[in-house]
Amino acid sequence: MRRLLIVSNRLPTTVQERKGELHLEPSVGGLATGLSSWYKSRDSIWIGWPGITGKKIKREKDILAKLLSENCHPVSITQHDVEAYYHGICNRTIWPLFHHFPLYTEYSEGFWQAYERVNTAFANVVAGIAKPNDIIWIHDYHLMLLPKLLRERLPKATMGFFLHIPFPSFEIFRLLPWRNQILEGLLGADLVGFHTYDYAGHFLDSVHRILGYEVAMGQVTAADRVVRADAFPMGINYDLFSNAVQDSKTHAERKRFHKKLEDCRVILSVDRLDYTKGIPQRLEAFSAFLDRNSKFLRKVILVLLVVPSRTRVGHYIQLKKQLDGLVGEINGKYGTIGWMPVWYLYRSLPFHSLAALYSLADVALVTPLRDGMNLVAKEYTATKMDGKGVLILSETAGAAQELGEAIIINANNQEEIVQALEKALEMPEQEQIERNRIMQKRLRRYDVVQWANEFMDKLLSTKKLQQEMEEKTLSYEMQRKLASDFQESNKALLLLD
Ligand code: ADQ
Repeated sequence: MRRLLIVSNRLPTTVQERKGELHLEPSVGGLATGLSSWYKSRDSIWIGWPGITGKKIKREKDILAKLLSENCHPVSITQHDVEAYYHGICNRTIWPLFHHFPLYTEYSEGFWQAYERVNTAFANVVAGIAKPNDIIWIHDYHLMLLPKLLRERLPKATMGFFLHIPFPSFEIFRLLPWRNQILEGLLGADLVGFHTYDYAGHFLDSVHRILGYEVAMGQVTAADRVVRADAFPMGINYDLFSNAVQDSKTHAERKRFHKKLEDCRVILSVDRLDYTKGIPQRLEAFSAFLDRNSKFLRKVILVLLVVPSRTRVGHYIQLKKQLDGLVGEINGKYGTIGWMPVWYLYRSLPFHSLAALYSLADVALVTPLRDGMNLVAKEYTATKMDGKGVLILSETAGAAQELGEAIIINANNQEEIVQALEKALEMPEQEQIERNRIMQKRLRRYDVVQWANEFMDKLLSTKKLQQEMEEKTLSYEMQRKLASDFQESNKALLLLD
């Protein structure tokens, strides 16, 4: 099997600094959790930023040795570049724009220069490690220049790129001052993958309209190569979530929660704190639901689990304040002694606590305004061993294209969310089971390993196609030689295939 180099902004293991000491901890998030067992089962190396600056990690030789023993190769980023690259262009420019929030988008030449510098730093590390037969798989919006930078150094490399967030429509994407560089950067890969066909279509549209390359049937004919773009909806580690339900730790957690929840029905909301996730709109819809459904007062609880995220960016700080206010308002307005309609947890939860909440929740309310995929919707469905539970899912989450049996809503339509909650809480058990069984079958079949394997197969077939086309296409030198031979000959027989 060929060696695999996975390249992403963060390593699957993060270096945390606590009380002046460095510790290694598993990174959270779908990519790291989902792919960790798959990548360990192959001959692979993960290259990424370990979460602290290069100077500190070089000082701590043990930590560096431990990372390397886990096949994790760190990329050094200076403190200045962490600001302008990660907290700057990644979180304040690309993230909002690609999620269709142009008014939140900041354009700064300084950010852009840091993006170029950091992508070049990644290229230096990867090019230093890569061998001719390796497969390179680059992930996400932090590294969109990397495929081209690597192609310049490793022209023959087999290289794929996967974007975990939406690719916006042309009208939004064209707002970016560095749109050409981003597109050219991505086209350095052989295969560019997205969660949905819509995102792949948007990318191809922009490639055609901005760069003028010929695009047909998911294929771009760039200056001298063919590049493919396609949809690969990311799956989850299905067995991890479905098996967790039987685990004794999950049982214990569920018992603990049940005791506190008493006989209340549970609506669950789980996200990172992010304005794209539509959390205030969700709370307002829950409030409207309580207003209209007095029979559910003291009978239902919204468990609002919010993971702190990007806590230094202005829009996130404002959002946190807004959520605190809304939760207080709802609990103040409807709560009674002994019943709090919203349980608000602002923290990351250990895996078994999260699995316990998923498995006991009657309803999962997943209403992002825009989301590349949304793994929470899939994880919730995977834990429903008895088939009971209802998923309410926003149509602007990539996951909605696969989970059509959920109650699909428009996250900006409060009335629709209220009706969806009413429907979910009244849905007959048989219907819940039927809907969940269909979705579970799909999620089990197309899990994260299948997703990764399918991406790899397509990447290798793209490489093969390129080679076949190279053999069929005459090089410039060959064309010149043929033309001069033809002119010099008295008689010629042309056989054209
Ligand atoms: P995210 O925006 O982070 O991911 P999501 O896909 O929902 O969104 O993944 C969140 C992950 O964090 C899930 O695996 C979930 O289990 C975990 N999580 C959430 N709340 C938690 C909590 N309180 N405690 C512990 N863990 C928690 C980005 C894109 C998505 C895309 C993924 C994968 O924005 O659209 O689905 O990448 O491609």
